[in-house]
Amino acid sequence: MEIKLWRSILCPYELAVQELILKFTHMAEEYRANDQYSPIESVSGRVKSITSILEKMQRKDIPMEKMEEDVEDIAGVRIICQFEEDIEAVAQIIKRRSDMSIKSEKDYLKHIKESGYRSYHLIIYYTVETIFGPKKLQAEIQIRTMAMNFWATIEHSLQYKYKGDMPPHVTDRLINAADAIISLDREMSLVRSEIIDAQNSSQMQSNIVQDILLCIENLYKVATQREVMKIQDEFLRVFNTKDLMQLERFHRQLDIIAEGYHAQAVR
Ligand code: 0O2
Repeated sequence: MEIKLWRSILCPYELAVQELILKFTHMAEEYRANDQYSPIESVSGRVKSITSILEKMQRKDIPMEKMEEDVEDIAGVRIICQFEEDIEAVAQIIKRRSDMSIKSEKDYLKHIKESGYRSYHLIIYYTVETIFGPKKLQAEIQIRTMAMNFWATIEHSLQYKYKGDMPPHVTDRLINAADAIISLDREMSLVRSEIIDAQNSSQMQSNIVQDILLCIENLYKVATQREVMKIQDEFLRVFNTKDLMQLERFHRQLDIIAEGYHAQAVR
């Protein structure tokens, strides 16, 4: 196939990957903006390289005309979670969405691969709008924890290095490392609620501080410099106490003060 043709085939997949990354990243931001814990930590994606597509077609004996149907991971998105429990939460979120439908799923958490690989895979149908009209295509979504991702990344590089001929001592080490990753994920799950509480408080504090600073900035337009300086000094005092409740109280009081100035300004 000509390179030009390949480019035109892969173009909608590029769009799908970009859209999916944007949607999942935005979902994480939405949780944080609403002071909620996000089960999504980070998102990445890629369109499979032509070499990789060809290798897979050769390995699985896929004819050219069946490439888009049988190579299900031309578009690939990876969602990284902090905790193993988040993986199921993310899978459920995806299943409820109206812009993606599930073709199949593979649970390598329950059925760990012989290599030690653990991850949750979904093959979805997703429609993109191209200049030729809508195109329904497939994408693979891999959902895993940071620890699982660490292991898979290293193992993938070693697979590449040894090209399917990994020495037994390396395989053994990887199996041991995979066991250690299982223990690590379990240990982290045990302190999950404490970590989530800490992260929520920190996110909440950051949102409140952002609101307060915006409010003070707006006050410069309607109040005297002396008054704003006084408010700013009080904010710094409250901020230094590191007490979230005091910060929330200050935020509410500042809202009332800002409303007062606003009412005066429109009179
Ligand atoms: P790349 O470079 O990530 O695109 P298979 O027949 O097992 O090769 P299949 O049937 O398409 O693949 O599905 P599967 O098993 O769900 O694997 C799809 C992808 O999962 C792989 O894509 C890898 O990204 C990842 N994966 C699966 N098994 C392993 C593993 O043992 N180790 C690591 N590190 N990753 C794995 P590709 O096409 O192999 O590669």
